Amino acid sequence: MKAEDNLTRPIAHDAPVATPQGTEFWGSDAMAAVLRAMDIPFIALNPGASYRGLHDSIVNYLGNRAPQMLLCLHDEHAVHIAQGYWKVSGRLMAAALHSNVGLMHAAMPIFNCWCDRTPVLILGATGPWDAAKRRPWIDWIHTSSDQAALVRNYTKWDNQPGSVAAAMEAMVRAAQIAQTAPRGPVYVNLDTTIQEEKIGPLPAMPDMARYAVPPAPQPAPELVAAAARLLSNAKNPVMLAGRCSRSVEGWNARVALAEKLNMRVLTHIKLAAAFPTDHPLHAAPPANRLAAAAKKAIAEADVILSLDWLDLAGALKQSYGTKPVTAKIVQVSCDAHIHRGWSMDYQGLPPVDLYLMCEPDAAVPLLLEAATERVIKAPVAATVKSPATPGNTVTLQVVGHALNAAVKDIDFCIARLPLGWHGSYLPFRQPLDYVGFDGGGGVGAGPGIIVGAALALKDSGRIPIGLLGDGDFLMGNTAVWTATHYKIPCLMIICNNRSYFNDERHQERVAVARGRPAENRWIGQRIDDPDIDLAAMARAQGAVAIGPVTQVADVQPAIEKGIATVRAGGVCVIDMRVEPGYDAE
Ligand SMILES: Cc1ncc(C[n+]2csc(CCOP(=O)(O)OP(=O)(O)O)c2C)c(N)n1
Ligand SMILES: [Mg+2]
Repeated sequence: MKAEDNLTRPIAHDAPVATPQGTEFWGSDAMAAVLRAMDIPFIALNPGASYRGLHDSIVNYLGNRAPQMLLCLHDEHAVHIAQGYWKVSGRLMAAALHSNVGLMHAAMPIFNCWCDRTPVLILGATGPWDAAKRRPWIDWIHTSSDQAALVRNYTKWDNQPGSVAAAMEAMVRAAQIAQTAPRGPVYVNLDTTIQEEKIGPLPAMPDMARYAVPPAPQPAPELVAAAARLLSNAKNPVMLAGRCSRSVEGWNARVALAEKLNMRVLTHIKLAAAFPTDHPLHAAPPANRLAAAAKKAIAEADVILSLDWLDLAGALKQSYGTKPVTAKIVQVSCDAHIHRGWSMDYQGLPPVDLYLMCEPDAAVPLLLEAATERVIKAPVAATVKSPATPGNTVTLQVVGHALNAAVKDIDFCIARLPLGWHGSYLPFRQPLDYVGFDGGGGVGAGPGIIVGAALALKDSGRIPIGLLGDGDFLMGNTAVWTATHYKIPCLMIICNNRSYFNDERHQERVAVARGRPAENRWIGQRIDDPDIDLAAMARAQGAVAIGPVTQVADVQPAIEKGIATVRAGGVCVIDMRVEPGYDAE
């Protein structure tokens, strides 16, 4: 949806009474006008006096359209909603955070966006920076010098502009930087005095065509030719389809390249769908750890084409062990442009023989053109053993298979998966079938990301579905209210094992390693006694709630009812009681 569409066709919203469009303007009116000029459709927020000027401008100057406010019950949700929205639509959204405290609350989702290479325009506020203008107490505690330092290590750019004109430029620059690959969140901190100062006529808006994101850099032709030669002459090439775009053309080009070169392909469960996982060339279902078949495919390869794989050095290490890496490596990635010192979220340093420093979408069509057909047959993908047949208890696998059956004939988008998921449960066949993880491993991201993805899918016919842990839901569950309030249909399936089960497994490992009783692993981990009525938490926020679902026979009907609810425009949350346990690979 474009911001202009939002002017004429707003989603359910809090409509302001018409305000007379006067001839007087304030600093924040210019800032709000820039948001509209930049085509920002929504601004998710939790309110705060530090940006009451901007808040007023969005409501009373813009009429709460383009951008439209999305009220969130936690600052975290504001950023996660913007993250989920970009993951689906590729469109920049804004989030507004109140002074230092809102920013502190949102530090984790900003880190998630950073690791996920997701652009979000984060507007913060502070001040009055001029201490003589501060109200007693509150303005003093909520003003920090160098506020952006809280998030500087995991944002691409930040600024605290000193005038209205500088604020306008900062917002435009921030949006441009955020959306230029490698992408990431940006932070613009607006002083209350500047927001609330009366200005003369509204300044001229920037001509956004002149501040557009630059075209993606193309790889050097000689590197493309060399890579194509290497791949075409390989005995057993493997493609690692990592961080790729949602574009259908990009998807088709990857499939065509794999087929032309007869090369096996791996995808990553932490990243959005990049290749059909039920294609005969797809070597192993993606799972939280590299499957044995995936490691084997990598170890057997003589040429590896990494399309911005999330952890190339780690994948090589897991596959080769201590042996030297003998495969030739073609790396297609511009990610190193933002590798910095504070966080090594970019993982180990991989050996690379040909380095195409660009995005996969720029390189793949050129490689496809330059490659010659490889006639040698790729080894047939190992038949995936379906994890053990389900018994009469509800497991993640039972949920996976029921979901697979329930979405067989519909377009869906999986906006979240629980930690124990196995890629064999549900094939991804289109770019939007799966949008990947949160990036930074911050629990509590699930509900917000699902709502953001659902916002981008509203009226598209594609059903947004998120499967999430109970721990994840409990931390982020009040994002459900934003979905119900703004009528953003989505289905959340809580895979409720009543535990921080991932960490129970850690306690078990430590106990076993130390020869101590592993049966104590549940202590300080299990979310039980009292048992939490998650359906009631969803119902309390206006969602249709199903469950607890405890019987295998009820799983698929519950999911089908959930999908029907979403089709009818509702928000549905299912409390699916799953047995603790993960499929190994
Ligand atoms: C903000 C945050 N706190 C704690 C953790 C540590 N942690 C990782 S996984 C996990 C358990 C999540 O529980 P749940 O969502 O129920 O999934 P389960 O482990 O039960 O499959 C925890 C606590 C984290 N990653 N992020
Ligand atoms: Mg759990």
